[in-house]
Amino acid sequence: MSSPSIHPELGAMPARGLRREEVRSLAREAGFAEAGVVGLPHASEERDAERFEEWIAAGRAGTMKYLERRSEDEQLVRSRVGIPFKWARSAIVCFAGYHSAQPRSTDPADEGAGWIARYAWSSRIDRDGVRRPSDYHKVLKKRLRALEGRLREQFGGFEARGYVDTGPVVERSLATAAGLGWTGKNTCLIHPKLGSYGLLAVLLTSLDVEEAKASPASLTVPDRCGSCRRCLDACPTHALIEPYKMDATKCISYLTIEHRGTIAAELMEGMGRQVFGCDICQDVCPWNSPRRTPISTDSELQARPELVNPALEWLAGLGDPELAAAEFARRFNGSPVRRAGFLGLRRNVAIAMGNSGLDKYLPWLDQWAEAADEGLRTAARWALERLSSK
Ligand code: B12
Ligand code: SF4
Ligand code: SF4
Repeated sequence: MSSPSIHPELGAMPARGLRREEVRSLAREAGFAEAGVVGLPHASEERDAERFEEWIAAGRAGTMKYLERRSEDEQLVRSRVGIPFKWARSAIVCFAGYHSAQPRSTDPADEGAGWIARYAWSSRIDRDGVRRPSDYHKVLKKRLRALEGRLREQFGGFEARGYVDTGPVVERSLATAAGLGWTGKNTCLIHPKLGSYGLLAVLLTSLDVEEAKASPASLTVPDRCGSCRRCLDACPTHALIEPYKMDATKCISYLTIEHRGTIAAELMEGMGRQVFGCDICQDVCPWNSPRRTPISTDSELQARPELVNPALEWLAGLGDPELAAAEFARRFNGSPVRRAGFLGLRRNVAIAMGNSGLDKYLPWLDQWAEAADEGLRTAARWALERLSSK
């Protein structure tokens, strides 16, 4: 075996680099469905950095200011992994599927049913046999730690940082570079066998990659969208402004989860019954068809039945406001839905009530139309007007 080389900052470096198949098998052992690895900086980094810069410059990030963070020399921190992580030589990107045998948001449903995004239905059964909400951020981070531990057994000391969603990296750019799939016209990462109902986790390391150095181009999965435009045609708020480009400020996922306060009146009708996130552009995608995409067997990302097509009254948690807030915490502690906040979810429910065409919601909307919270008040007043004009 050759002796380890010496790196000026990291000290003794392992004698060999990461191998794709080895990484994939360790990631699967840690609980992921798939994984890829790419050396950094990767071959498409310049192109993706430019796309990201353009996207930010066009104001597409809305109030998600964390995406716009700049380094001391004014570069967008997320545009290149080397900006925040000078030591990073490879990105391991892991995929965890959450496809379930439940209906889709685009299937016919009761007119009083809301829609929570499929990824947020997640749960696991605990030791006592009780179903508990689970949050992919925690679930996948734990798996990244397990993967890192296994790599340390083989490679000894190296620098590493694991991220699920919240790190300063564009995960889908790293995922395509690592050969996990292609970017669909709906901007989602589509795995050729697993579709796009999948979550990503990234482990950056200071380890080199062996095969990627030889032929990085061979990792690229070709774009298989072809002439299809189903996602663009189905998006009710026209957030997909052209193929592969999204204006997040119009995306229902952004409006219902990330955006606080008042929602613009012209977007509320298009929001339909989506109260947390949106699955429409994935639900219409042929790469997610039930025939083609396997149902996920991931035991920590199984659907909570009560979150599939939930009744709007159940979501509103009616009655005493203090009790309702406590009920929100009880249902959604440990679940991604918590991110919307009690008042945010209620604002979204008010909009869905307005879009339902059902008069039975009028008493609650009347009450919320006087709420102190401006986002809820505006939504309820809009909903009352919509119901009275039907
Ligand atoms: C901000 C954010 C959002 C925003 C903006 C989404 C967006 N399209 O940019 C909002 C709130 C709207 C959102 C929604 C959703 N999100 Co989100 N989000 C993020 C986050 C934190 C950053 C994304 C980002 O940097 N966007 C900026 C744009 C430029 O980057 P991007 O779209 O990711 O970049 C790729 C493409 O746009 C492409 N591209 C850009 N221009 C062009 C031009 C051409 C010609 C081509 C071919 C490609 C191309 O290049 C990039 C990489 O290849 C990531 C986590 C992370 N740290 O990366 C999760 C993440 C992207 N979200 C995720 C999920 C699950 C969702 C939702 C499905 C949730 C839901 N059901 O409501 C929706 C999907 C909506 C959609 N159609 O994309 C997953 C995606 C998994 C997947 N299979 O793709 C991620 C990776 C989180 C995770 N760890 O799993 N999200
Ligand atoms: S998630 Fe919904 S609103 Fe956002 S782009 Fe897809 S279909 Fe449009
Ligand atoms: S719906 Fe069609 S165009 Fe959109 S991502 Fe899927 S295959 Fe591509």
